[in-house]
Amino acid sequence: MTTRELARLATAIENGAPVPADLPAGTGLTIGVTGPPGAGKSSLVDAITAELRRRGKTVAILAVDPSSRSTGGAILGDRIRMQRHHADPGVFIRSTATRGASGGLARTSIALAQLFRKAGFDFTILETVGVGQDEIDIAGHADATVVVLVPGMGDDVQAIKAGIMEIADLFVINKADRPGVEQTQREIEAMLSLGHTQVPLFRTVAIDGTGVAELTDALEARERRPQTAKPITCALDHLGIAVRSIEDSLPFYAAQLGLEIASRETVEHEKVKLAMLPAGQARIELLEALSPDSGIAKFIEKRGPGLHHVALRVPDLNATIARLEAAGVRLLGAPQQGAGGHTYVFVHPAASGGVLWELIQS
Ligand SMILES: Nc1nc2c(ncn2[C@@H]2O[C@H](COP(=O)(O)OP(=O)(O)O)[C@@H](O)[C@H]2O)c(=O)[nH]1
Ligand SMILES: [Mg+2]
Repeated sequence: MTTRELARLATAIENGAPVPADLPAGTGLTIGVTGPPGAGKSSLVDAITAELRRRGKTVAILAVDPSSRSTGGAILGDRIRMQRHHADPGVFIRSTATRGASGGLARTSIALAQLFRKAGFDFTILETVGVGQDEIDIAGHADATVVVLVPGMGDDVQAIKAGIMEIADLFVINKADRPGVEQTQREIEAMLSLGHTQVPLFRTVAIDGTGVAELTDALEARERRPQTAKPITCALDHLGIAVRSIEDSLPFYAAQLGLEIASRETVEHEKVKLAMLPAGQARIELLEALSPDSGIAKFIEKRGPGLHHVALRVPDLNATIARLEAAGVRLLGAPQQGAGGHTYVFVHPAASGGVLWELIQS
């Protein structure tokens, strides 16, 4: 496949086309590189690429840059930084900020990575920013994920802990030429020992190549992960049950069914208080009106207490909303910020055969 053909196929995938089925599976490795902005991810990818080229390996690079989270300047910077590989036919570089026609940024990125592997590259490297849901989804499809940190991150290490634990196969402390390396290494090791996890840790200076050969050795030694990564799908999040009084309803759910209350919350703008009772992967939310003009109070007045809504987590809420709007489905108001910082929107029951659906960004 020529570079031109590959570029054309990549654009088609960004526009919603599937990965061509007639291509061979490919035997290369897919490596995710993630970490906070400015950690030196692009510099490191550039250095790893140079090292892999010295070893005769071909490399495709995908810089994933959600435009909502950074400016176009970052992508441009990446392009310029990687100019030295520009004329090398053994290196293919692509930036994407596209959510694709068929769903999220993660889905588009994963499809592009599959295309590059099928095109026969020995390594496909995906650079993503931060540790959000997109990165976690992308990491699920990589054979190995490198999390890049820098000295002196302090509290940041704590802040990104949960996401990192989930996805890191290798840690890199880049900018090891800067002070605070030992401290950061201790913080990472402390974090790892809490999770009883063994993850190799490397120190690099991406701008002069220090430590890059060792990191590349480790990447070359990785095995391909079996392609069992689960597709990103919808999941039931909770059932909202309108009750006259949470306290009066609790004995049935808690004492008799044995569900435990995980938390209680008040959602001021909905004028409700709620108790959350986890049930497997989903939960039950008991909803009690705080005022007669709350939606829950009106619901009870009209239909009596009972199942009020069902909530579904979707992989890309914006894409789902766009599809619903295109199909003429009525939404109840604009997307809102929920208590946990998540975004949600309600779909009018007329569209769904009488059920009020809440859609939540997963
Ligand atoms: N001192 C030092 N600077 C570095 C190193 N790696 C990258 N940088 C610099 O850090 C800045 C951000 O690098 P970049 O690769 O764009 O980071 P990214 O946002 O994570 O992709 C650039 O000015 C790089 O030259 C390193 O190992 N040491
Ligand atoms: Mg970058």
